[in-house]
Amino acid sequence: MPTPWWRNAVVYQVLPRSFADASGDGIGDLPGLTSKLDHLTDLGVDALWLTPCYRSPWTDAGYDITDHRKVDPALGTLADFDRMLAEAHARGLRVLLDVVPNHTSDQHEWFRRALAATPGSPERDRYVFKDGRAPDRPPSNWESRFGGSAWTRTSDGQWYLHLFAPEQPDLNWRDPRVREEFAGILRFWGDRGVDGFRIDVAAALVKDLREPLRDVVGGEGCEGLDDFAANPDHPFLDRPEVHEIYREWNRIFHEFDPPLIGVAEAWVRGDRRVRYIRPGELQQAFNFEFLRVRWRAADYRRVVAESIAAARSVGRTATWALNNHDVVRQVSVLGLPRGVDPRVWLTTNGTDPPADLELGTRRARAAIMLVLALPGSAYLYQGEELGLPEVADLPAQVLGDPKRSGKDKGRDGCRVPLPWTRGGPSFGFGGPRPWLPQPRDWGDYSVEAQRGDPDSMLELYRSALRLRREFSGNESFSWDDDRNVGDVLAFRRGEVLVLVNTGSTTAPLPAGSVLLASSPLEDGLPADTAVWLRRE
Ligand code: TEU
Repeated sequence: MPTPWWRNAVVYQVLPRSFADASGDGIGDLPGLTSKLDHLTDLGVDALWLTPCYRSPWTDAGYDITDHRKVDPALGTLADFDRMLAEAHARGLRVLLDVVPNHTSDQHEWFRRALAATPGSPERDRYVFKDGRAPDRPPSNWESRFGGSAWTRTSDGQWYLHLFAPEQPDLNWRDPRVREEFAGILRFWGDRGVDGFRIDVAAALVKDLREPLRDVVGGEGCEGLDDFAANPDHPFLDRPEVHEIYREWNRIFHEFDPPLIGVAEAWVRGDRRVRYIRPGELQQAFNFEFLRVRWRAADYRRVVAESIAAARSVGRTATWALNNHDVVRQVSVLGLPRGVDPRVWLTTNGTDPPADLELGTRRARAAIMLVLALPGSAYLYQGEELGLPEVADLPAQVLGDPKRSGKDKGRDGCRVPLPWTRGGPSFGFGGPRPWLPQPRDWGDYSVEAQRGDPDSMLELYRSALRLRREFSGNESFSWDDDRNVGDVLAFRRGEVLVLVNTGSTTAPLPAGSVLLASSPLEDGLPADTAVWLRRE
């Protein structure tokens, strides 16, 4: 049987609002994406994952949906979507959509009807409405991932659950109408021709709603996603019943030929994560471990070993990511001193301490060569191929992310519209005023400025992706025990020997022809550098 396309794919995440703006209104759109698809084929990726483009009041970057079967008018129409899909397929690019089953927008027809209906009504049962412990006390201590209580009181005194913003009420997955609705949504987009789905907040759909509701021990909300020690039977995260949903979805995926795929966004640790990709369930699960470690060979070694072993234990491949639309961009993170929390750093507008972007870029170049040499799928986030740093100094008045508080500046800084050209209004993004302002030096990061410059981040990505095609089908991986010590990470992929030096001194470089190096090599492998060698 041929290897399914996704096992070792490179998937490029598109945030449509910030990718390219064809209408010129400052908001990226689907025609804009279509017009720039050649950038993705030129880069050499296999697929794109489109974050939500559905009808939405856009409180949480489109993760608050009012109609899962329509395109948001700011982004285009269904016809624009079909054109984008056809153009992507014509170029051999697969397309994954985001499906958001944990919650809807509070403007969704279902929620409006639920609010208008009485407590205990079937309308309310599609969501999670409960009486408080007292008139002014919520039903439990569950906290929203965006801060504060996960419960909001309605005008008749009942409370509704939202693990994210109050504008994102949680659905009740014990209600068969919710299951049917999502089965319909998957088939709707499957019939249009998409290749699969990224599943938002995949671990949290089923809640234990038996009364009285149980508090989370330690008072943690979603922040404690991987702290199951205090909550072995967590009331709303990673409950066993959630897997029945994915077994059903997998049956739906197999109504299509070739079958669709599902990628779980589940912020849970390895041994729990692999349960989502057991045979009969989903195909892949995001692996966020590289986002938790910071430039130390020993940590990367542990993450690589554990992730590969976990995926293999269920016959799947691992996934890898250095960036996404929820986290501070890696170029900035890797330029911060160890011990500085990037989110805390952001609250200083990136001034305390300043990020060393030269160092961060050098390390990010090495890091992507590590990622692209590993077996399994790599998920890239738009702009990382340009080496974009976090825009840490966005002024307060332009920030829109609901995940914001005195302690958290939010996620806007990694979502600034892309620069395509050296100059011009919005550096080729589209109209004169993008929805988030671009820094003045953005033109230096543009595709135009980097294309053809052998030292640029873009050309490094292109070269790495081209070379990767030669070995990506071969899933073999083995550590090079002699060299894989201290600050040097060393392993073999087929004929290729991969070395990454996270230390501060030059390491020995074995004989072999250099396929690619993240920085110029000296008489050895310099600090903060990766190399791919072919042994002679
Ligand atoms: O994120 C799920 C999630 O748990 C996030 O809160 C994540 O932990 C956090 O952003 C890390 O800083 C998904 C989407 O990726 C995110 O953009 C949405 O806001 C969220 O779901 C709600 O739909």
